[in-house]
Parts: sequence; C-alpha cells; structure tokens
Amino acid sequence: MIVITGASSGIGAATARRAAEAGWRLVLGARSEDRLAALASELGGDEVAIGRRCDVTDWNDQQALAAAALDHFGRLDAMFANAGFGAKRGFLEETPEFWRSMIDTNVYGTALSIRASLAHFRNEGRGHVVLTSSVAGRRALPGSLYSATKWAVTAMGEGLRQEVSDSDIRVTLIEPGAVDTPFFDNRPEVALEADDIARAVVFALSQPAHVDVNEILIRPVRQPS
Ligand code: NJP
Repeated sequence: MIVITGASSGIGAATARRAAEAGWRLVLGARSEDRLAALASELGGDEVAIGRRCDVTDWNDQQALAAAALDHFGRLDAMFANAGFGAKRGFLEETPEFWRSMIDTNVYGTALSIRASLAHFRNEGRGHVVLTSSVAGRRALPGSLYSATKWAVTAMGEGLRQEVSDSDIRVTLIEPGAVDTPFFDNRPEVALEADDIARAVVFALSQPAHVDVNEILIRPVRQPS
C-alpha cells in the first residue's frame, strides 16, 4: 500500500498507474481532487485507489493522508513524496512569494511527508520512503533556487537513510532529468516520459526486502547537463 503525493499529474500519476499494475493499492494526494477521483476510478475504484485532497505544505493534510491509508487499507508500506514544482532561473526572477511557495512545497512539504509516514514505519520496523529529487539536486544549475530545493531533498534522502539504517526501512531518491510533464510550460527538446520515471520507482519498490536502492538518476539521451 503506497501513498503518492503529487499524484494528480505527471510523474505521480504515471507512477500510480504502474504501481497499480504491479499490485499496489494506493492513496493519491494532491490539491486537484477532481483529477485524483478520475485517476482512482481509472485504477479500479475504492478497492485499489482512493484520492484525498492534500496540500503538502499543510501538516494536518499530510497526517490525514497517511491516516487515510491506515483507515481505508489497514496498512502503509511506502510513501512516495513527489509533489513539487519549478521556477524560472535567475535570482531576480519570480516573486519572493513564489519562491516561498516553492520552498514550502519542495522542501518543507517533502519533510512533512517523511514525518507523516516515519512513525508508522518505525513501529513496523520496515517501510519505504521514495523522494523525487532531480538531476538539479545533484549538480547546481545556474541561477536556480529550484536546484537548491532539490539539493535539500537529496540531503533529506541521505540523512533519512542514515537515520533509519538501524531498521529495515528503505529510502530511495529518484533523480530525473527533463521529463515531459506540465512541470514545463513548453516541452523541452529532449525529454523522458513520465512513465519512464514511473518504471524506475516501481523497480525500487519491487526489490527484495533486503535491497535498498538509494538513488536512481535518469536522463534522457542527449541531455548534456
Ligand atoms: O510535474 P507536474 P512533474 N500540495 O506539474 C502537485 C520533479 N521533477 O510530475 O496539487 C500538493 O505534472 C501537483 O498537484 P496539484 C518535480 O520537481 C520533475 O514533472 O493538484 N501537491 C501535481 O500533482 C516534482 O517534485 C522534472 O496541483 C502539490 C504535482 O505536484 C516531481 O518531479 C524533473 C503541491 C506536479 O506534477 C513531479 O513533477 C526533475 C502542493 N502544495 C524533477 N504543489 C521534470 N518534469 O522535468 C504541487 O528532475 N503539487
């Protein structure tokens, strides 16, 4: 049973489809309830997937999302903290309010998703936290505060991995290059499909319990940086 944030679109929605195909049951979180409801119904309805409105920057929403998994399915095995968005490069671009919202979502929201699932995973002694970082979380991009938020996600993944290394809890960082999703206003010249990332997530989830896939960095061919 997996909780996915940012499940209304792009990588999150594609991962929900692949995970359902692999036999996972799902709680889908995002702010667009209509899209979550449509996806849950496409995946087979209440017995397979439910959608819940969740703004990842809201601690109450995050707690309710994890609780929905336990209430509805009686278990919680994995948390895919994937919600996030980008910003124009340049430290004179965007507004300070937009910056705050991106930091809140990408950094604080990811930390809250970890927090909302970790107590349960600790009680069980097992569980799987998957975080969507980025190539931009592995190398600094010019003028990119977004890149800095993804460095923070990469650091959280590695910090969490070390924290829980006294247990069977697993931690995976997914680090995509350009992916053709609504993340971009215009499709990049070279790009992966959301499903390419979804297959990588399901690969990490499907490993035997003793195997902890810590990082998967995936670029499309011809992406130089
Ligand atoms: O983008 P998109 P992706 N609370 O726009 C949700 C990273 N990434 O799939 O709330 C809750 O299709 C939003 O839902 P809604 C990227 O940084 C991407 O490409 O309904 N949810 C939607 O479901 C991000 O971390 C690329 O608006 C919130 C989802 O997030 C992840 O991949 C490359 C929310 C965004 O879906 C998924 O992005 C890379 C909030 N406050 C990393 N704010 C790429 N596309 O090239 C947003 O390296 N969402």
